[in-house]
Amino acid sequence: VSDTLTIEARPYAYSFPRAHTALLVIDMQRDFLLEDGFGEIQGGNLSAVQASIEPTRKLLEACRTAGLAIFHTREGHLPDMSDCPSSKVIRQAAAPENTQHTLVIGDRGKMGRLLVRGEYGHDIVDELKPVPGEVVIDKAGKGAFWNTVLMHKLKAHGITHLILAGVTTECCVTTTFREANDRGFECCAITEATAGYNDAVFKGVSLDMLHWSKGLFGFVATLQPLLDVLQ
Ligand code: TIU
Repeated sequence: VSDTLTIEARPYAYSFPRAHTALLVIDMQRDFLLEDGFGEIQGGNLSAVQASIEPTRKLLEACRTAGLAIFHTREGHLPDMSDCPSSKVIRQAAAPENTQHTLVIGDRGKMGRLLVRGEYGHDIVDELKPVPGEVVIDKAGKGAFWNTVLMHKLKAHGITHLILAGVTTECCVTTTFREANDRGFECCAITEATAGYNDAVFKGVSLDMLHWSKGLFGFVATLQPLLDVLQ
């Protein structure tokens, strides 16, 4: 199918060729979304991130039905932690406002070792579980392009356009969006399908920065117009 779809977006309409567009779902892992996960242990408020699961599920279903390529990412580290910079562990443990930090990356929590590959908490929540044929990219950083095969896999699928969802808006979603923009991908984030740990302060400005100045990094759209065109 070679059709191009267009949706209302900021700063102006976003057009994407169905056959060359992928949905990229960032880090919808138990460790970021569920009680006793890494995010909550870090002091994150789970209400907004949990509310993003259902819109993301609707988006994922619509993209699957429409035949878009589907990519998922997971943030995490090798069991020996050799891919985890000490700075990442130290800053988290030392944050003075987070004195409740008794556990850091690699320590054992109730869902297994925090942000360690292969552990229960590291995997994607049941509602958004990848199906065969979808690509799962494991990454050690916030951005999904750094030190991963994501770009090569996107090229192999002929992808030029990315629809982004996932958590957290202020962290891994916007980092990945900016990395993708630098690599020439035309990106659009979906408002209801992304959330973070301090949405009252961060979400609006994080998304505004993406499309500010006539689309400095790309586009931001709401979910319904996309669901409508994907039908
Ligand atoms: N996926 C993602 O955003 N990872 C984080 O570490 N997020 C925080 O907000 N800490």
